[in-house]
Amino acid sequence: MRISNILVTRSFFKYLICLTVGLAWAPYASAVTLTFDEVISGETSFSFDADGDLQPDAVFTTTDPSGFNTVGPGPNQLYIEEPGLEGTTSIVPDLKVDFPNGAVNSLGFGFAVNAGAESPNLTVTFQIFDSGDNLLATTTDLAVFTEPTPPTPSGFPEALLSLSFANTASYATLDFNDAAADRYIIDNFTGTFGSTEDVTPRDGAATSIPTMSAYGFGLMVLGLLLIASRRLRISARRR
Ligand SMILES: [Ca+2]
Ligand SMILES: [Ca+2]
Ligand SMILES: [Ca+2]
Repeated sequence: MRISNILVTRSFFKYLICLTVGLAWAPYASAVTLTFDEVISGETSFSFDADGDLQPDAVFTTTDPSGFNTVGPGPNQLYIEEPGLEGTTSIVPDLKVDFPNGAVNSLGFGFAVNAGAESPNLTVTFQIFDSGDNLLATTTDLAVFTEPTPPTPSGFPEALLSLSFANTASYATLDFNDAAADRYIIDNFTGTFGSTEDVTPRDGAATSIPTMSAYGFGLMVLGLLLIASRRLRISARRR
């Protein structure tokens, strides 16, 4: 059987139509995660690419002239898998993260602090802002000892933070309380802020709905052309 004949078989067209409809209306990825694998020791600002398209998705900045470190509490943690983003707790805020593509829905990350005992002061305040510096959401979360391998406690107190918000975020700040811990580390920073994602909220709601991609549109056109080609061949044979 020639390739041209294979292309016009009924099963091929059924498969093509299903593939076209599925891909054309598939939603963009719903979230990306930064794992902080880059070596950035000493840097005071760094653009991270979370979805591998070489376009920056989140720019982390500190005013600490010593910059960031990438290692901290070691492997015995639930929410930190070194390398992470490590720094001082002595600044207000300690860390700013800008989203060049905007961010929607929610943001989250794991964090640990350098403390040998639990304390109500082992907190981070996470605040999310829009491009007009309006506060969209805020939370203060407490780090405690976890049990990555029970009954042995984690090396340092830690927690997993998640914060939902409406509209489009432009940046966020992290301020760790320095009363009981001098250093922090964060890891697995997750949200809808990647350059390959659709980060446009609909009707002011923090939701992501399916949108036709350029790839999907191209497949749909190709499918329609092949269907038209097949019908022309069939009608030509009947004459
Ligand atoms: Ca990591
Ligand atoms: Ca990217
Ligand atoms: Ca601080």
